Amino acid sequence: MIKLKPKTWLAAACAIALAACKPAAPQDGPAARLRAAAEAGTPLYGHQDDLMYGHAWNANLDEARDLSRSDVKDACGHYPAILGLDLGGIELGHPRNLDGNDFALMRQAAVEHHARGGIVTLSWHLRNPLTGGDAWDVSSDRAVASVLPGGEKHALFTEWLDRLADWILSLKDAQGAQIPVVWRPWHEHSGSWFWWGRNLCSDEEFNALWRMTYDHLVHVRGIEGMVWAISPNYMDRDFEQWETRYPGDAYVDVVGLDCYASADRERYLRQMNAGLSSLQRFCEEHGKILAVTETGLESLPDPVWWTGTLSEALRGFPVSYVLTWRNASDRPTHFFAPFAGQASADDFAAWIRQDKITVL
Ligand code: BMA
Repeated sequence: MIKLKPKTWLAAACAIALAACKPAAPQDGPAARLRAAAEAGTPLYGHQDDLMYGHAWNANLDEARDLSRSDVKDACGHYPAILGLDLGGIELGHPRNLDGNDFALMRQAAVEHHARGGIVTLSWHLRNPLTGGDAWDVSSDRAVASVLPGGEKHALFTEWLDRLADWILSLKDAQGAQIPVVWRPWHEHSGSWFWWGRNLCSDEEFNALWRMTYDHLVHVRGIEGMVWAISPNYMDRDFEQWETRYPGDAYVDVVGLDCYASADRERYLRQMNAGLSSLQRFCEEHGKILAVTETGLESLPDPVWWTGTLSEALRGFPVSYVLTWRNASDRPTHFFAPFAGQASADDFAAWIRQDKITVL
């Protein structure tokens, strides 16, 4: 029998307790694939709402509801490896999300993307449960407190979580197995533009919100295979403060950076370098997977942004995936991925090849 020192006993007991809390991840699930991509230096490319609509088309409005289109595929010949979808609106039982995506069509897109070998990531721009406003309604600093146990909106919020869980549980493959997703709630919590942001709640409240979400979805509703991603937005001042709002290693798998580019290339490179250096260290210390959970240059006016800027920003970092935001079909300048004929399309295709970016 091996004799363990008290400290080792404590560590072993903690490991057992954590293992009981967090279901074991399957070897071929998204977490294992992301880890492998980070180690191999072959990050997966992701695009928000890729199959749902693009710069000049929208499957939601199309009679045929054709999900085979993709701006990314038009630009480089491949679908993105990661499909980002947002569940904002599901909490109210709306048939469409905040950007006009039909939830039934989103389900179909997620199922088809998974069948093709892709990974689905879900975010949630949910309404403000206290004020009735949208996710950006920061008029009250009591919204998070109100949904915690004992708060006046706790029962309402539990219903919201149940509607969300129902949709996620409806993602089944052809064999009827649950499709595992990368779930990225409470994003950009280092900033103060969402009702769960930095100035809108305390560290304790934020961490309690995350753990409550985890317990409800994983333990009460039994959603299997969820990979939990936390994604602070890069902040020029005291970025590392985000770490006080980290619910604990048992509740998180991926630590990703949200950081957008602008015309100021040097500023973006500086921010990405500072943000990724800091998150890389955090991931190494906590055994987590590094990602760029949101980035992009709106309207892509720089024809060589991919090989000339993004490539440099990511160089040397063990990033598992990088996701660019949506190509709105109803706002001509609101796009973050190229489409056929867009100024940076050829450079995007070159970046995919050159930097061994994983696409489908
Ligand atoms: C933002 C913009 C909004 C959109 C939101 C959620 O960054 O793209 O138009 O409603 O994301 O997708």
